[in-house]
Amino acid sequence: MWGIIGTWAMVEEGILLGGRHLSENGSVMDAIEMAVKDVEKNEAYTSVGLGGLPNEAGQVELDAAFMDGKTLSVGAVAGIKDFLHPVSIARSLLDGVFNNFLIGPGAEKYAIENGFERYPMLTQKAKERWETHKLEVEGGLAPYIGHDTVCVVGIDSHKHMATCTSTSGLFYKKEGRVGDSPIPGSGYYVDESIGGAAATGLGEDIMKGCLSYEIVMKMKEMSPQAACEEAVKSFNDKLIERRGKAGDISVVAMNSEGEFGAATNIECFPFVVMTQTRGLMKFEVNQKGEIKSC
Ligand code: SD4
Repeated sequence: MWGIIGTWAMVEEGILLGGRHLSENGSVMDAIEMAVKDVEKNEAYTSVGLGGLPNEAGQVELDAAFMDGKTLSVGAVAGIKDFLHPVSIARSLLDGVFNNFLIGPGAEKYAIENGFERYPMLTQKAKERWETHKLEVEGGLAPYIGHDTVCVVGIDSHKHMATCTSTSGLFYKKEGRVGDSPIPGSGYYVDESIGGAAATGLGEDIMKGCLSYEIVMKMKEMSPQAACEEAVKSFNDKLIERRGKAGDISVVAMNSEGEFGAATNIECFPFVVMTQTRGLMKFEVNQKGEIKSC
């Protein structure tokens, strides 16, 4: 029973590619990478890869991660500039005993030494958006608008599970700022004996609850849908109680049976799933846990 789930509507084409690969007995590692690469290379998606959201200094700094649910290996990069597919660099870091998570210039040096080519990631449109927004921020608008990380979790017909993420992080973030997306346990986690989960939203808040790990542990006892809802609701309530507010949090999960779930604390969180038995499905979930197909 294979399956693949991803965050936001922009992942639809990628999920279709990954799902087709799984349907042909392909590996989950390739399927999820394929899905995320499809989003990374698409300039129309302004929060991941090419055309991604620039930081305060007008540079596109990218974070990405990959986790293998069989070996529990993690590969990740953060604050990397000018590579088209950060997710592939993250995947290539899975196997070492050391040096699995590289940042900034060190990550870029590693990427070049390992055959990844430089690619200019600041598009003209992103530059123009940054220039307009800079003026708005100077005029008093809150700086950190816009965020949509692509996260994918999957299982193949050999019951192998994996997950990966890729993002340009928050628009207008400080240089060097890293969110939850490359951090294991926070932005993603997978243990194929249980399942996998991944998160999108305000990294600073998602990290406070190690939400992806929390959801995977909950899936030992309950369905992916119940695990996502419980984790998001209880953590959202805790943040409000302790800090007076909670940032945006949206999550997806899939268990070792290929069952899936999603939850959010925002009005509408779109996600896309494809499974062996049900084909391609597009959904939206709201903060009440109501899911509708679209
Ligand atoms: C971050 N979690 O850098 C990412 C941003 C994001 O949907 O997910 N946006 O904090």
